[in-house]
Amino acid sequence: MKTKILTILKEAGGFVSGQDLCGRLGVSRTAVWKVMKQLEEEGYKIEAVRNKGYRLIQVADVITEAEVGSQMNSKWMGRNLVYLPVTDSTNIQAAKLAREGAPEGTLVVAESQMAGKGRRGRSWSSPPGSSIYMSFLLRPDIPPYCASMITLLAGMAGAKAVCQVAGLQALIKWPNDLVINGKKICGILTEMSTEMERIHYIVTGIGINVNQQEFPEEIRDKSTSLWLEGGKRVNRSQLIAAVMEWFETYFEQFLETNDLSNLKEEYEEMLANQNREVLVLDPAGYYKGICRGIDKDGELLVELPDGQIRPVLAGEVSVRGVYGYV
Ligand code: BT5
Repeated sequence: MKTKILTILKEAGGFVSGQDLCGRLGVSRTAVWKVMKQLEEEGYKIEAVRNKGYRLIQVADVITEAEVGSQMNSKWMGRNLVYLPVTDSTNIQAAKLAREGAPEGTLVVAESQMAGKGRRGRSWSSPPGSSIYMSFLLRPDIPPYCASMITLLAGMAGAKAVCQVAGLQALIKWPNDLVINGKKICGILTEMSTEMERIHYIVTGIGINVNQQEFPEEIRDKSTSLWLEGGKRVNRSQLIAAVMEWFETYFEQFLETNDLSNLKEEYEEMLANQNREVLVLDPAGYYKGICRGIDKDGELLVELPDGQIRPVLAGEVSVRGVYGYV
């Protein structure tokens, strides 16, 4: 009911009478009043005027189920939303929900994480109150080797959402980072549970530095936030909803072919490494080349000094700019 009330107040933009709210929700005036009180406690500013009703004056900077839900325009992604004030890792929680039978598109968001995960045992700095930690659940009928492409789709969705909501141009550092001015604002982690040729579920987690102003010493020189780059606060719940909408669009396009042939060109326009010299940190030996986009399976194409094009598989290697992080 809280989500519905918030949606109605936001859509109205002005006063909505108590009677109107009761009628549309099929609840009593007292029930409506109680929700208004709860919203005020969460930080919303709501004006209540006799004979006029309620008017939303200021939205709270929260990412609760009701707030994110009232912004969500996707068809199915993020429609089942679980909000956790604090958790170990949203990826861990989304995987748990997957094992319990949660529907595809389920989204877990948290205000902070105690054990935020990066790839290969690395950690993700997850302080409370300013950033986004979100993980969503998919159950696609695709071969396991296709799962790494989901990370690329999430990168595209993140970049689009950042542009739409914050007006900033984020580029993708293949395969799983978003960068602005050469610094990381977002990391993506895709994990899955499989059995031979079948995927049980995929969980993709996205961490976005939104209104964060300070970073731990060890990542300070290569991380940034939307606030630091754009100079203003960004609404987190609007950004979460936008990521879900864009991801849904890209994921549906991906499912038409089970590869990135529909999206390759658009992806390359967002690729920070495109046509730049990269250093491929292959465990079998480092080498340099020029990044020439991706193939339909999401492998990075690296042109070697002898002109030969070598596809690089995500998950096995890291790619760095020759003169810096990107
Ligand atoms: C990633 O790993 O970039 C994937 C991060 C995924 C985080 C999300 S948050 C929601 C969901 N729940 C989780 O538990 N995880 C996902 P990787 O490419 O391995 O990069 C990790 C490295 O990025 C660390 O070793 C640090 O150097 C750096 N790092 C850590 N926290 C950062 C932050 N907040 N901003 C920028 N860089 C960070």
